[in-house]
Amino acid sequence: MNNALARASGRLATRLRPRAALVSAAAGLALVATSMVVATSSAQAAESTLGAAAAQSGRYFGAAVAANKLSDSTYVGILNREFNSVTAENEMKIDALEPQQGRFTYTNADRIVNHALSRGWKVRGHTLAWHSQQPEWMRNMSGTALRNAMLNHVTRVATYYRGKIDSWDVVNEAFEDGNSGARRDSNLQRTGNDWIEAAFRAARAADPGAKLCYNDYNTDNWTWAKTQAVYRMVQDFKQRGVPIDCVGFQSHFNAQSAYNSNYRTTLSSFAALGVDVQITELDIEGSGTQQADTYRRVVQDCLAVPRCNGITVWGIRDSDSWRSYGTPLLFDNNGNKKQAYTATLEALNAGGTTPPPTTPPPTTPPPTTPPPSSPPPTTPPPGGSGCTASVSLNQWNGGFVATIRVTAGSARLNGWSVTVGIPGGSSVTNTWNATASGTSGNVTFRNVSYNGSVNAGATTEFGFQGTGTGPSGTPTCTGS
Ligand code: 9MR
Repeated sequence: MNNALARASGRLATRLRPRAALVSAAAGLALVATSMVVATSSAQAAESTLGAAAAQSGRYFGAAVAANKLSDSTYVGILNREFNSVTAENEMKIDALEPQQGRFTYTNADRIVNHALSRGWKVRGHTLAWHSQQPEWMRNMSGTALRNAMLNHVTRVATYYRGKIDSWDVVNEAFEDGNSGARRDSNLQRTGNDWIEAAFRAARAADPGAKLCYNDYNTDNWTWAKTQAVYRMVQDFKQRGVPIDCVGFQSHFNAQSAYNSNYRTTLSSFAALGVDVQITELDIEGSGTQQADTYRRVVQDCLAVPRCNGITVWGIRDSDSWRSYGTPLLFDNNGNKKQAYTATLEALNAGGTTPPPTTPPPTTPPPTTPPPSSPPPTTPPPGGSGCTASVSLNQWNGGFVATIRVTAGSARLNGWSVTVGIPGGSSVTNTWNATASGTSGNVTFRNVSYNGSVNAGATTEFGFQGTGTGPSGTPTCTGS
């Protein structure tokens, strides 16, 4: 559809909302008149952009964005006009943010995050832990070293973006396709079945204000084994107090993974577990009316579920899509609005008078100590040589994450060790950026190869996760 037609169609929808979409020409004047009464009685005018239309019911409408397209004026023009949430398409993946172990590169991700935040939009963080897009160093790891590296990545990245992210895809695509209902085999899965909940706990400790999501594809059809398997995991997490707040449904629809009318059941069934639901990577292969109708139904399904927070499409123009051959998006290669766009806008506007979804802030489990203030506590450098250490603790019912800041004195450190008292009955389960001498009692943490050298007055951080109650009191630091 060309622009003029789309606009005309939009205006028609505007005048005839909300039920005009159902009115056929043959239905006659009486019905049209009824619809016009509805429109007249509504104080709210239909909105002309996706973001504004979604905002009428307290939802967002987002797009996956690529940093290198932020200099494309057509692309940015559409982005700024239509959307109010972004997901970095690739720039916040593990290989992008930690290309070498312990070296974090945020430049491209920050371009996207800052573009959004400066305009008051939301940011979906994608993704902290995933079997794919791992940097070479991580692909080659296994066991405890990998578990610790993963937790360190989660902690460092979520801490860096603390306060800026609406929702994090903490773990992405951890289940197998097909009928097994099993976890996907991966190096992360082989570190132990609890890797997913460990990632969620670390993310909660690092950014207590962000919603924490599990995100996957082929989980849209309620009858599919993979959907049911993810459902059981979320149910289990909620029962055991693992901090999960939301589930992302990627919703990449095509012939092999088609939209099904039970999609609304999927969304509402997960929501009934006590989590928000979000449509996170929507694209629908096809064209014309068939495609437009499917977009319309997806939007209607989200609007029908109060805890469906918003919709993100996986790209802007068809040419921006990872499946560009399937022309699955809302704008054509030239940036013109497609029929699918008009259907989406109409459906959003038709839901414009539904009450905003009530989304309680994340509460599972509530931290029993205040979240760390930002920036983390600083310890003044001591007068002599040696070092000091300070603890920032996040405690929940049954577990904790401690972040320890080591500060060098007036001389450069070549190595350090920090001894921390772990209360009886508590136990350290994972450590990152240090090696631990034990799991309980007085545990000494020593630097690893890449963070032993600390310049005079400078700092480095390490952390550990544990069960039970975290350390209290000031740790002792010894420098060498
Ligand atoms: O669209 C992304 C594409 O540019 C990347 O090459 C690909 C591999 O990282 O990832 C694509 O995005 C995926 C998303 O991160 C997770 N769900 C599936 C998406 C499409 O493959």
